[in-house]
Amino acid sequence: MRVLVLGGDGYLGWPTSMYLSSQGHEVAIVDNMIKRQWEAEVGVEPLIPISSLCTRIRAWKEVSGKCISSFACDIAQNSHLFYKIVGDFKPNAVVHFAEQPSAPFSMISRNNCLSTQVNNISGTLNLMFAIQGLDPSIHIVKLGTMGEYGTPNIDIEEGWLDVEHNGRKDRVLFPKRPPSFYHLSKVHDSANLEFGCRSWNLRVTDLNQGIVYGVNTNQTIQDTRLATSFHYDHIFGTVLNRFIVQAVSGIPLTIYGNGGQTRGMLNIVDTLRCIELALNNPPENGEFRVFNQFTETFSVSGLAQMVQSVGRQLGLSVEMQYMDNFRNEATDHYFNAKHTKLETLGLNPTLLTDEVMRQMFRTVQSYAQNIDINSIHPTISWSHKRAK
Ligand code: USQ
Repeated sequence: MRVLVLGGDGYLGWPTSMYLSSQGHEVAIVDNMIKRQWEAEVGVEPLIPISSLCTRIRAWKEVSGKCISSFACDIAQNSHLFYKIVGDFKPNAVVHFAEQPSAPFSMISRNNCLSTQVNNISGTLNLMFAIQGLDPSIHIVKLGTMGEYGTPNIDIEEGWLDVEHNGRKDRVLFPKRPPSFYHLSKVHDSANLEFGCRSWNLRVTDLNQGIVYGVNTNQTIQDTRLATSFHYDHIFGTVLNRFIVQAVSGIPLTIYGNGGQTRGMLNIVDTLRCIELALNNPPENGEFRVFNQFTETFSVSGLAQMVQSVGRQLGLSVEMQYMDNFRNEATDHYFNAKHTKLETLGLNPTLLTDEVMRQMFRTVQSYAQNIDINSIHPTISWSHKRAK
């Protein structure tokens, strides 16, 4: 299959590109390297120094004998170039990661909110227009987020909800109540994509992904130049990745609020497999298909306890710090989200065992000298009054 990976330089895009290439697919990456610019803007860096995309692609060729091609293009700003790339490469499918991925980043200021939503929504619209114009049978695999749903007081279905109201029945997109401007950008994307399926006969898989954790995949470990962009800072780092780095650096685990927030999570290696399953089993033309992409559910305080227990087994002194929550989110809430569709297609989940965590500890410990402890403490408030 010919697969175009948008955002192929990022934490998930790069490992996905290598994984699909290792499985015999012809892969091309589109990226404008803006994540590296955002990192510089907020003064943070990934734990493992990341080579340029050209170096990574060369290293992948040396290690695997396989070619990945790449195109520098801002899909949100340069629709003409993007149209040409899709027209020339003629993909069977496009995997779309090319979005600003951080909720705290989107909440820093008015500018950050706007740049997140303009970047994310325009990029997805440009993708939809390119595919509608060139070949609507190209399958769009879009990275959405479980955060689109928020934490409703009812069971979360996979994308759609059957409702009966005043004696009549219909099937509607599941109601959304997201917790940040970033998560909202994904809600808007989903609404646009569903409209594209209805009006232009596009075929789309929206992967409502939970929180991803992990440093390594079978491909990244083959050469240090193939490492992925693992963040632990308060802006781009996600909760479990942060806790492990905090445990290694002797910083008490930063639990926001009482830690009752409960989320769906998955290992980075399962992200790759889920994308492959979506690609190998495309929806019909005109179908907007939603998968809830996570494998297990944890509360934040439950995760902290697991990290503390494994850290202590490794001889580390791991403490916890319950702190004021700068986010506006429920901390005691119902959470029961369905996630059966990917497992029905063949996903065999990689669960969060002590051994999986020990491997993460070992990798983080080997790069411990790179940890910038000043980037860990959260400073972004959801209720700021600044207007920039
Ligand atoms: N949290 C802490 N301490 C920390 C970091 C986070 O208690 O040091 C809490 C947060 O308050 C939140 C939960 O952990 O309740 C998750 O926070 P997060 O920063 O790990 O994840 P989030 O902001 O929701 O976003 C991340 C990714 C995003 C993806 C999303 C999936 O950055 O790209 O879409 O996870 S989900 O959470 O299912 O929406």
